[in-house]
Amino acid sequence: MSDGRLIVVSNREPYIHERNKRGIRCKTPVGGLVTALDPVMQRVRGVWIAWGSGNADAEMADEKGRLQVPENNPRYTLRRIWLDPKEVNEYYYGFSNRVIWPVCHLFQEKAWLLPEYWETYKKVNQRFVDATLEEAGPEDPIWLQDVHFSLMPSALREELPDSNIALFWHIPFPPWETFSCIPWRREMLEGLLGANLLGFHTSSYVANFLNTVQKEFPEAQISSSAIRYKGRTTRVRPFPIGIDYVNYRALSSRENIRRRANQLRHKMNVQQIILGVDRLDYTKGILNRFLAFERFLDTHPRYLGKVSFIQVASPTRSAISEYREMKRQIEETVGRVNGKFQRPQWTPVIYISRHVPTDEIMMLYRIADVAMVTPIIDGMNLVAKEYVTVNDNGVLILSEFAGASEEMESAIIVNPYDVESMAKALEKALSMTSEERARHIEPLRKLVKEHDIFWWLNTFLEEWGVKMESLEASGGQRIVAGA
Ligand code: GDG
Repeated sequence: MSDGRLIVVSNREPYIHERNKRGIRCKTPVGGLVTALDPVMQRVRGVWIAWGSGNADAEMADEKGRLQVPENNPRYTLRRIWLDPKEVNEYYYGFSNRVIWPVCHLFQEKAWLLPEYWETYKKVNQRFVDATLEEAGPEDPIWLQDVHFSLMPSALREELPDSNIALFWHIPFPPWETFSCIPWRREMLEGLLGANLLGFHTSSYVANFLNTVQKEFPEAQISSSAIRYKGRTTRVRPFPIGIDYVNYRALSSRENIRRRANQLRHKMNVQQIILGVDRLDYTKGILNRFLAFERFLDTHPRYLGKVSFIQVASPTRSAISEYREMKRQIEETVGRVNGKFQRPQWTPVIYISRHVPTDEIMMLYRIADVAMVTPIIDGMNLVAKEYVTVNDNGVLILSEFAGASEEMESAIIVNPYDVESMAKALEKALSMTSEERARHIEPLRKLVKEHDIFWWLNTFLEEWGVKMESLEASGGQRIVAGA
């Protein structure tokens, strides 16, 4: 239990200051992690430590890299860490995105196992440890976010032996045979075992982690939810992450969004719309989705001219060659599919490869009859949860390899490798009546409402044994949406 301040550590910062010709602008980055945690920090206050990646970040912070955020209604402290281009390249693009990311998503063949990536990853972990030690007192619970910081729990533990340290791993944890291609796997696991609590999205990632530790350290004592190793216990549990349901419902029902969504729908002049929203990542299954749409149009010509597929593919990690290559392949496929079917008055695939403002994402969720969330593999996938929150009469097609499918089992579940079955799922979804769709989406929305981001946070904190004074101030109430 703690009465201290919550310290959150993540790679990506929740607010980025960028200078352009018109001056300095503050923006929020795309990605599940920030989407999920900013509303939490706004309620509990505390300190968020992250890499200061914006070109005007230093100007907007004090000499320690600190500032209060959000700008228009300061609620918590952001402490920025400065990294030079070589560090960004080797720790972030290198070890996190070219080693841990592909390996944990079962794409070992895309992993670049370079020792210089590992060396810089270690160095940057230490930099974050030093900053955390400056911010955190012994009473303050420290919550590390994601794969960038696997070495931090043990390193912090050496300095703060009694601290309450937790880490949430936002992506899948693979089977031992896959994880073990990383030459530095034992150091990473030892690092993680410095935590009191490790969280994963699903029970199968927990099982993979426990099994991996057992294989690497046969002397460890392992139960279904805890590891006893070198005289310390680390609890390991699934915590499926949710979204800020109330906020999403409120934002998406605003009058101007409804009006603009209706106008857009009217202008599009098609009977039905299919939607995909993803970061442009090879794990998200975008290419196979287009192949499924192509197969669907080939086999169901009566839909020609009547259905359009809108895909938002927001740019991400474009400094990495695998991402550039995938972008090229996807664009080629979109061109081919459109070239094959397009008519002067109808575009089959509307492909948007830029960041789209959140208002417009809400509009797209509103107008889409079907959402295709078909990653090859995904830790959780928040888009699935956002769509069923916003749209009362839509159909969700969901990959069986998205963590979300463990809870959202009443969606139309598909194998993202199986193009033929995804084409069949499209036909099934598009031919459902309005009543069938309402019956389909209702239980999914109910689940997302019950297991929202605050449920996730409360469950995590409860399991962690952390009680924040700021949360208790309102008569010992748990945090709830809108509080
Ligand atoms: C990681 C794990 C896990 C996307 N494009 C735009 C945009 N987005 C928003 C979506 C959603 C978020 O980004 C993406 O979240 P996901 O969960 O789908 O995926 P990752 O970024 O890979 O997140 C994932 C998550 O962490 C949380 O633990 O679920 O499995 O990989 O909120 O709406 N938002 C806007 N414009 C875009 O163009 N405004």
